[in-house]
Amino acid sequence: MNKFYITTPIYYVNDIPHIGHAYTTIAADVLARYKRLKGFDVYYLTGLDEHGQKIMEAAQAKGVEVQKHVDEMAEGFKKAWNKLEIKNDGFIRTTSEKHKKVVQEFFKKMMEKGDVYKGQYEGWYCIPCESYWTEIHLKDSPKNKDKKKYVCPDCGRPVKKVKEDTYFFKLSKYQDQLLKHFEENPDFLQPVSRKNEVLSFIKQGLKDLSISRTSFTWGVPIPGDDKHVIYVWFDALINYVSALDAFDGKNYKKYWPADVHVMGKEIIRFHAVIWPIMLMSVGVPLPKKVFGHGWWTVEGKKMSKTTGNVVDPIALAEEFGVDPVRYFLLREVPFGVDGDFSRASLIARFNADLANDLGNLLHRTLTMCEKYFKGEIPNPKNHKFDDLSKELVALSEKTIDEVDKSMNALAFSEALSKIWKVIGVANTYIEKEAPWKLAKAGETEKLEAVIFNLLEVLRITAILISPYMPSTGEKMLSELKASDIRELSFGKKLAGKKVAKGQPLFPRLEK
Ligand code: ME8
Repeated sequence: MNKFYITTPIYYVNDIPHIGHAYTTIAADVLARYKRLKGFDVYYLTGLDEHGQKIMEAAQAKGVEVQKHVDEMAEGFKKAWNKLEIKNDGFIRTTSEKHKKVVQEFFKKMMEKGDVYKGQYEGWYCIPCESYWTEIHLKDSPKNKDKKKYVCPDCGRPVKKVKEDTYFFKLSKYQDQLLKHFEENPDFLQPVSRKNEVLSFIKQGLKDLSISRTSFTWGVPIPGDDKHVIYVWFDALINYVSALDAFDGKNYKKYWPADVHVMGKEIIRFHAVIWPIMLMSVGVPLPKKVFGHGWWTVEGKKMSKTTGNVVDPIALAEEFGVDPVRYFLLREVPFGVDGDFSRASLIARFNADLANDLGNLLHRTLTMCEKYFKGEIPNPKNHKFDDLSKELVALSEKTIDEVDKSMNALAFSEALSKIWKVIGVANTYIEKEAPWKLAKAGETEKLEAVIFNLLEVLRITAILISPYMPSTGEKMLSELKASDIRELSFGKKLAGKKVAKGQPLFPRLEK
């Protein structure tokens, strides 16, 4: 059986999850569910980044002991993912013993390889991003023009000067090997638009990286030198193998290397430069793909606590339903491109795509099946009796393959628009075939074919949308009496079963 290992970033527990975290977690869940549907043995990992200065300071600001703080936050994240119907196989926390053990083992292996040396770091540090910056980076950053006080080139917040004893990791040693990897694996970093930026960063020359801190203790101690805790990004990246019980656990052997690490574009550098080099150092295969998606703003503005525009995915799911939120996030913008969230666009998509296109197709079809055949699914002699029917069947069949291509390319919005094309054509098919006229004229064979085709389109649609909208997919299949008929091919006869029409899937929102 083919395996598929997919991961999200592990999120910082300084705050509760917002729509941005939900976006990545839902996207990875959609792909994981789709791959399971296609028969893959999937491992879907998500989790939490619980060490480092930022988390320690967040707990201190609340006046709570750090471990207590991270434990509480972890419960919050788990609840949120549960509510959003995330079906992850693993949930890794960096404060777990299992993780800490692997981090130390990883560190030892790099030491043994001769890739770690002791020194002193003097430079700048951004606590919100937990990242080091050199004077040159800061000077060259457009964010720092005309400013007396340096700010982080990534997040724009003030950086701090640090000077401390540290262990360095020989990133520079692997620069050429990494460039070669990029050359030999053109699909390693996606979308391609992000590749040039990373390549030019590497070609500017990689500097050895400080990988330990001594000014606080909230982290994994360096084996044999516990004045140092391991740099939080180093600690965090290792989650992708510690969760699988590296280096000789059953899951590690089965699932590593990752098929895709999914993340926001701002942390590609860590995943496409530092992480691969860490793996090269310990002699482990690299992940097959690193995908950096775009960023959401809210009503045109960057989401932030200070602006007060942080969108809570749970409140949103409670108001609109889980499936519409999952659908909207993945349909609204191509994965890889930045998007803007607004209630107005969510409501517009809800009404147009879900209530109108999908909801109506299901409702009308089931109503006609009840009216003309007492709900019994017909078994037509020739379901491709005219050009319109042939076209509808051909489009459905083609869409199954095309959706597969889009899903494999993480083109979620594209996959959905292909599915909606079929829904649109099916709605037009109803108008053109006018089953009410066929019924009146006593053209039973044609009527059977039309209703059968529509039901079959709906069955296939239900399966294809189920990774995005799990409850809707299940509800549709159950109304079609097809819960156990999951073949993705047109023509599976549901004949003789009795459909069970339910309430409309998505009643229109009047807002
Ligand atoms: O960076 N739009 O954690 P983090 C889209 N702990 N996605 C967004 C987003 C937005 N506005 N805001 C956040 C970290 N995200 C590290 C990762 S991995 C070894 C360590 C999503 O809590 C997106 O996936 O800051 C982004 O990469 C991630 O949350 C950052 O989460």
